[in-house]
Amino acid sequence: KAQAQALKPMYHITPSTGWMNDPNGMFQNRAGIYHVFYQWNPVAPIWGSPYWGHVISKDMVHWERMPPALVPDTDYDYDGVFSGSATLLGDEDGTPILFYTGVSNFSELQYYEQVQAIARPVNASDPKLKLWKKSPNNPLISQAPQGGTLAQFRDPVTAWKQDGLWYTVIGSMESCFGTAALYSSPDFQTWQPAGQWASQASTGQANVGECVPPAVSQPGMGQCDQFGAVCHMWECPDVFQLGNDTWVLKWSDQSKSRNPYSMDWYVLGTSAAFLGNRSQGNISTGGEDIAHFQSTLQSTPQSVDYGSIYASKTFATNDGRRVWMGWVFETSTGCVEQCSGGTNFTDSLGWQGAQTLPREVSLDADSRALIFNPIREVTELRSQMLYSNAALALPSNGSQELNLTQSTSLGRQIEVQIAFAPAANMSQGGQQPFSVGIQISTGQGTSTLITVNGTAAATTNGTLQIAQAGVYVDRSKSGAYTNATTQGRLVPLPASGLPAAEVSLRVFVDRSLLEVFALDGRGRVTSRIYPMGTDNSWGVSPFGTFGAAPATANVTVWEMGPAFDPEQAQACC
Ligand code: DQQ
Repeated sequence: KAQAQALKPMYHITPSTGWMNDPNGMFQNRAGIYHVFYQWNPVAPIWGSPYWGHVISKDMVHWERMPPALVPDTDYDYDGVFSGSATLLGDEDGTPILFYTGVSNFSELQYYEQVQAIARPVNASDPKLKLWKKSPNNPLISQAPQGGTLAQFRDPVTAWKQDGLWYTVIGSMESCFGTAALYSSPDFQTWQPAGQWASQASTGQANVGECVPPAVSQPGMGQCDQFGAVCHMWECPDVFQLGNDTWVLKWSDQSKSRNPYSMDWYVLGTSAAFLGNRSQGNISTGGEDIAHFQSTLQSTPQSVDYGSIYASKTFATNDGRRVWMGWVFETSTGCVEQCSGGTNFTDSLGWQGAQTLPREVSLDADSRALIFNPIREVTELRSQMLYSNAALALPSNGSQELNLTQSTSLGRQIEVQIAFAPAANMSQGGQQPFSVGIQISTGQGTSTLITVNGTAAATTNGTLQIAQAGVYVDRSKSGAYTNATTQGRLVPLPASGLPAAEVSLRVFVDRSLLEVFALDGRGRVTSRIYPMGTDNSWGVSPFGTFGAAPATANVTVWEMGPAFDPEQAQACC
């Protein structure tokens, strides 16, 4: 068990015990308190009959655990309180409404019957909003969209008001395609289908080839691929506006054919693309919407993160930021201790899952891509500086181990902020290959290689014009119980290239969880490593070259403090 604790992330949101998956219902209330809920199985470190776990914070980086907000205790959600979101009603006190999917009847139907329900605070003036009560009118939505099924109908997004009507989008599967189904309501009580917000077909991600009549038909799936939810369901959609006329649609798609890079996707569209002719209040449904959306769609689906996150979503803060969080799932292999019931290593840990650090979302208009960076409050987690050098000369081949100050976390909970620049003599003219990065050593000969590489040209004033760049996490030497695949891919850059004074890399190591941000958040990889070494010889070794020239590094390393108050971390609930 000591090993299990040594791997449990310390400055990320984790479950007190049991299994954690999707982040749910995040919001900041008028009093300024942040609320994060999450799918939680308190009974065992495996998915099942989820509750809504609940943590609160004043700064989004130090958290306090609350009692579970929603538990499976009604005739429409006794099989589980699935994912959903929060909507702050525009009324005087901004009452938060939790909008979630209740599931039931699994043993009778062999699939989860999925309906949408809401809950309100028991005491809206309690800033901690400890207790919640479900509406007596639940379920509010129990009619699947046209061509859809209650077997694949979940995860309502934060509702928004448009021309006097409330709108929400619900993850669905219509005629075998993953879709974001639009629903509308005059009063947040009675809801009706309002057409398709978007679908795999309209985003060009149709995996029609996978949608074949099932070898064995699965109840509730109609004539779709027997994997149904795996191949076609759009889980955990998210819809939000960014900037003056850019709407973002995000969805989670477990389809195997695409997940080498990511399973959380987004597309950007103008209000015209998404709102179509709805803005006149008349709801069009079906084909013409898809065509309209497709014709005005301004981007092809892109990855939210190239690593091991899923079911991510965003919320708006009172100071106008759009903040994103994602579920970081376990990816270990093998079984190191007597596995408690489960068949793999992570079952033996007694806990499962974490959330990423909150990330602020911004739009790069040039590359029509989203940029994600850790929120500025993350610096509040820094407990002591372990190393700093403004211009470390790196060897022209190999890496340079940093001489870190002794740390209480033994280097297992650190942040590395580093900016690489070519040494003075990077030759002019023409694209040159560059490769920079750090090696994280995790004891007993294990290590993980984090690299940003691509091509760049040196300009006359010594800056770079980066034509191509990718960010990669190589886990081939990360240890016996680590999935050894390399995660990462090319990073969206402006078509004319990215002018840059340096190549930035920011890495958060939290025991078994890595969050990597390259080129100021243009590339993200979230990864898991499972170093089993008991010796504590962890180390950070930067390396890098630009063409034939070595690199210099402006590097700082901090030790990071806990997300939960230590004695509270294992507290009840
Ligand atoms: N997990 C939840 C569902 C959602 C899925 C159930 C995504 O609501 O679709 O725990 O990970």
